[in-house]
Amino acid sequence: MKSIAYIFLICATSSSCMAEKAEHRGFSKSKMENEVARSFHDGDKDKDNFIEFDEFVTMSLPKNITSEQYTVLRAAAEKEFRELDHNADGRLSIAEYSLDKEKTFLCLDENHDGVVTQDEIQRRLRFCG
Ligand SMILES: [Ca+2]
Ligand SMILES: [Ca+2]
Repeated sequence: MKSIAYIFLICATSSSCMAEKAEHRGFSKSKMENEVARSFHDGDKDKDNFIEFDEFVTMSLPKNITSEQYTVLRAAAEKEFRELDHNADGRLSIAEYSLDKEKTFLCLDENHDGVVTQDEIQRRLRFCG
């Protein structure tokens, strides 16, 4: 599951973000950062300020999936977790968790106005995913 999918996933669970999407204004960078921080703290179930792999799986995988889907998605989550875990200590700091999403955001923001619109996402997702 790639970064932008997370942004949408995050957005799907946040009423303020849904409202913003409905206005077609896209995501501002500060909105994206707020949502990333919120999802990090929600995902950090034991509140140790790190996302461990089991927490990452819980927050990444959809509910109500078959065991085949679980196996595939868990393997994808494991790969993604390793990519995000830059210092390879087996847990994600907020900096590690944010970095990838920030890079994707900057890549999607084609006209560099600090807002990613639906159009930009559609045009650029295959380059930035
Ligand atoms: Ca934790
Ligand atoms: Ca780490």
